Amino acid sequence: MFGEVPRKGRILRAPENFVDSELALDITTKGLNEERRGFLRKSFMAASAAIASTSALAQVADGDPAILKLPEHSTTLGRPVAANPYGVPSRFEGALQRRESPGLTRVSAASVSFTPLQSLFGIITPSGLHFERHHQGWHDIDPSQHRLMVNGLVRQQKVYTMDDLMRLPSVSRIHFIECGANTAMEWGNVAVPSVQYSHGMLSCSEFTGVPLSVLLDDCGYDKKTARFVLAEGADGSGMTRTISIDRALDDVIVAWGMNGEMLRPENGYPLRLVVPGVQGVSWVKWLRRIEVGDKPYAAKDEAVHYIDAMPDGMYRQYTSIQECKSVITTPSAGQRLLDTGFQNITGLAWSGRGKVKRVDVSVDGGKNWRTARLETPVLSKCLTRFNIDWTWDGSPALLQSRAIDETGYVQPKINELREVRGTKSIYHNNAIQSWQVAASGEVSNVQVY
Ligand SMILES: Nc1nc2c(c(=O)[nH]1)N[C@H]1C(S)=C(S)[C@@H](COP(=O)(O)O)O[C@H]1N2
Ligand SMILES: [Mo]
Repeated sequence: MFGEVPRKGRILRAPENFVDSELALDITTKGLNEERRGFLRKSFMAASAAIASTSALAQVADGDPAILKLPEHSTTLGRPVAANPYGVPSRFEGALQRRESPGLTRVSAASVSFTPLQSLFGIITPSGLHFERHHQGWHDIDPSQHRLMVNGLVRQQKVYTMDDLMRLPSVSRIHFIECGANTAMEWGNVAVPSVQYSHGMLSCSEFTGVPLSVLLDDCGYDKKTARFVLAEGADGSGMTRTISIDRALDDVIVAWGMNGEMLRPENGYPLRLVVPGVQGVSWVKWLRRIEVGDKPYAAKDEAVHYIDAMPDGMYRQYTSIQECKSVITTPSAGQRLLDTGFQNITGLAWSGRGKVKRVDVSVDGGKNWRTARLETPVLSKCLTRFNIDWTWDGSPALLQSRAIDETGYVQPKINELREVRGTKSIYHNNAIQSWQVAASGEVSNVQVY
């Protein structure tokens, strides 16, 4: 229990139940006396008058029982520590959910659930809200039975256990992952009602694992002939993707950690590939094999999915880098501005080619632009949070954000993108997003040219 306090001076030895009984007595029997209540009321009114002398806030606060009356939780003991051995969100946060778009795919095991970007802060996606995209459902794989094989053009083929991998030198890096099909439904016209569905195949986490270059060195890959690696997943879809050897040796991670804990089963537990800046499909989950080769493997799926249909009937393949893109997450479609006056416009920007250099925001559909504040840290191939002050006067407005990355690339307008890519494409829509604010305060998804 309470040991002696290891310092000089008077040492107080507390009786076994000293703290609990004292505290309980204090809050249950005394509560707030009239004098303290009066003090609270006065100081709260002074504070609210100072911040909002003209707004309705001061009048509402005066006499507000939520501040003047003691609720039950202020007069009773709370639940004990470790009542939730693994913590969960407040029961009042039940609306915060990954959501599936009904009817998007024939079976929900080969579908997608979207991250609720409109309700998140900063740049890290809570692990339980990381979007999911499976071609054939997810499994919770026993890590003691999981193996990773490295074969092909290597001096020595190897099969690693999770224990083998986790004792190698590891790195932790924060990166976004975006499905190449994010914003896909908006190529032709406005199709979805909120930023969760338009941009929610996007998440950002700290990933921990061993650099793929360490494994390739460990197996002695053939430096003269190796040009590609093929990554293969252990799920029923047997998903494979080809990655150039330059990229594989650059910043690709064979990861087991996500946001400080093991990967969640939905996101590839116990092992997945992290391919920074590249579309999600290359981030092979439940990773079981890396084969080093001298030519692309042209796996069937790679010739069909995540390629770009061009207006002339041809397709562009291996357009795998997620180009610079941004979106305002608040205010965004489906939300409503409750009042005129100050609004914080906030959103996310990212680039598969490096750091975000600047984000501009327009409230008049792109006629005038102001530069937003970027929150730190600004990291390479990572989400960057931006904010900008806005005073809404109650008239209709058109909100847009435009990101520029460190290569100088400027996020295009939807019509600029269509001029090059036509309207038959599904993948890689990184156009500027427009949200219309009506006089009622309702925000909706629109396309502006
Ligand atoms: N083995 C395997 N890996 C996979 C997939 C899959 O279905 N099976 N889906 C891919 C696709 S298309 C994307 S966008 C990302 C999604 O990762 P997430 O579910 O962790 O968000 O995983 C990729 N890796
Ligand atoms: Mo994807």
